[in-house]
Amino acid sequence: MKKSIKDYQLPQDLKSMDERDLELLSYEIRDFLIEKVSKNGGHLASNLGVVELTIALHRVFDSPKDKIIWDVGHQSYVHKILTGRASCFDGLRCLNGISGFPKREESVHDMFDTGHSSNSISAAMGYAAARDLSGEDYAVISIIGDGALTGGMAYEALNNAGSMESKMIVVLNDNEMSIARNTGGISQHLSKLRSSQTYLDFKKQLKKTLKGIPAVGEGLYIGIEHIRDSVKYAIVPGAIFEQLGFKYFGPVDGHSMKDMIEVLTYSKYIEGPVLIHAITKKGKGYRNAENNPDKFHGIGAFNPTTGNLLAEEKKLSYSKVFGNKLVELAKDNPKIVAVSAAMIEATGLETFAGKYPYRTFDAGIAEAHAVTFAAGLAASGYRPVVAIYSTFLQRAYDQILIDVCMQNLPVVFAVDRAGNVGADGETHHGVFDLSYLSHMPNMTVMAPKDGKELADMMEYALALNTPCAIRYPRGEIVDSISESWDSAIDGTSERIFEGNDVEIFAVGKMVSICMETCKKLKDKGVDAGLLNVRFVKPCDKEPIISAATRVKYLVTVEDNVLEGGFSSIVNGLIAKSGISDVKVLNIGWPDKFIEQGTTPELFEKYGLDSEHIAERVCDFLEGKA
Ligand SMILES: Cc1ncc(C[n+]2csc(CCOP(=O)(O)OP(=O)(O)O)c2C)c(N)n1
Repeated sequence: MKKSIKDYQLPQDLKSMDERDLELLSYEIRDFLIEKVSKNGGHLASNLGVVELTIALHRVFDSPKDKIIWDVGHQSYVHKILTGRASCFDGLRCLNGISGFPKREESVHDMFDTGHSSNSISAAMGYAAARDLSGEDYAVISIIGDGALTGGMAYEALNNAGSMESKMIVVLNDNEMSIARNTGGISQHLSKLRSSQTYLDFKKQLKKTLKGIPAVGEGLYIGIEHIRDSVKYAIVPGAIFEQLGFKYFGPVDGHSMKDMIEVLTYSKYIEGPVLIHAITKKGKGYRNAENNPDKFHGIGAFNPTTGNLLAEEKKLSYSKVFGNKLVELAKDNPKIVAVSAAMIEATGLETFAGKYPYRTFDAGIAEAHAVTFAAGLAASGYRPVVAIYSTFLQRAYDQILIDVCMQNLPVVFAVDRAGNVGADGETHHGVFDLSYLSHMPNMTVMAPKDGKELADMMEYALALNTPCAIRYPRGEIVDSISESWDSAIDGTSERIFEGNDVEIFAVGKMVSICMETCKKLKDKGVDAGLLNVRFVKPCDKEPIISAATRVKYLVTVEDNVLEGGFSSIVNGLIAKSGISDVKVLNIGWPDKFIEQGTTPELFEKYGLDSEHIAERVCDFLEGKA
């Protein structure tokens, strides 16, 4: 009877399976991935591309004794299947389910929590140094994609690893794709390496020389060293990894289980850092994903036969509104340029890039570089708009502060996916930006309550001649709340409701939620006022101070951590004002990393939906909160 994934003791059984069974397992894993990811969504194409590579890793190495570290970690599903978690896949990326990224608390096989790219070589080096210091003996392997290899940290680590000479293996999973087609000089270098025959020639020579040498041990080691050294420069002159102190093996067919097992086995016996260049195809084995690897990079629930999304977007997303408005503004202002960090489509810049290819710059997964690059453009008279997700912009904190704000340069930051983002979980929630941006001198920080306000804020931002950030949430826009109102963006907040019992100050997305809250409060006999904050920095102080003198209870509501967020600004303002008979309730994310789940689930769990906010306000008025 045919065995299924669940019948195996994995990863132990991999050691004794023959080549045919390993191949059959790879087919089964692909079917399993397609079926499971089609239900809850996830990173499908990247995982389909690493099936053989991951099986080979677990066949050759002994996890968790040997340490396998995934870069970004979005491609760790196969690793999870092979380390006893296949039965948990119905809860993939769900509240209380398994994560879509490695999590140390989830399994002893997950060595490092990841989600942000380009750090796996650094983490692996740390593991290798710890091993050497404590005189232990295990392998350390980092698996990094060619996309993640565009991130600066990866080069800092390669540079450092080459000189540290500690034994470690880097598997470069080269599928020529980041989320979209990869860009940059290193990508071109990899392309040259891909077309070389190094590894094949190496294998031919190896076979000839190994005749009569025992299967493992000193003899094999010397044999490999000798052959590798004799072929490397002849075939790939100047392979950058060699120059940095790595021993380069490649290119290897990452879908050939046999070749991957072979090269990983050899690499075990090499002293110092080794880099294996594996060539894979993103989406391998599933035609829909092979043909549209970017769509299937991170996808929602879909029909596995057609590949169509189950829930097509009905309304525009904030990212689309941003992209459309930028196209409109750029028509009359040739100085407007767009900067992205490997996320052109995801941040809504696709139309702009199609229309203005020479005014669009994709820096690669290199947020820090992208920001300073934009600072240079701004210093030269251009009006760069940098579109980056809130969570990834954290990588560029110092560049925003020193290279942009200190010089008061007019860079506009389109801070996408601000607030809670749902299923990607801890590493991806954009709940820190109000805290890390609003203490920067010269910076203006805005948050729109709906799509129209986002477009209006972009006009305002580009009219400013100073640094400016607009933070907006993931997903579809809410219906325009104040289409008919005079809602000019002019540095002030916006009155939504008047009220005498309590005044609520809501930031961005929380405005529409708090409108619901106010209705619920009215039903409970509470007369609540509501202000759309709009400007978190510089904050419009007058309505806050005036409310503090008018009503006894103030409430701040934001989709950001409370520490250092809008609440801190209001608390500071009230403390300084000397008004003592006012109480303030702060509602936002607590001082912890928020888990995965759908956004509505998490809003409910943490008391941020309209119902819970209304309850919390009532408790507050009754002196219970
Ligand atoms: C610092 C940071 N910026 C952006 C991202 C978003 N992101 C996730 S995966 C990815 C592309 C990774 O490409 P690659 O490493 O080649 O892996 P592949 O999916 O192609 O296997 C990007 C840009 C991220 N995770 N971290």
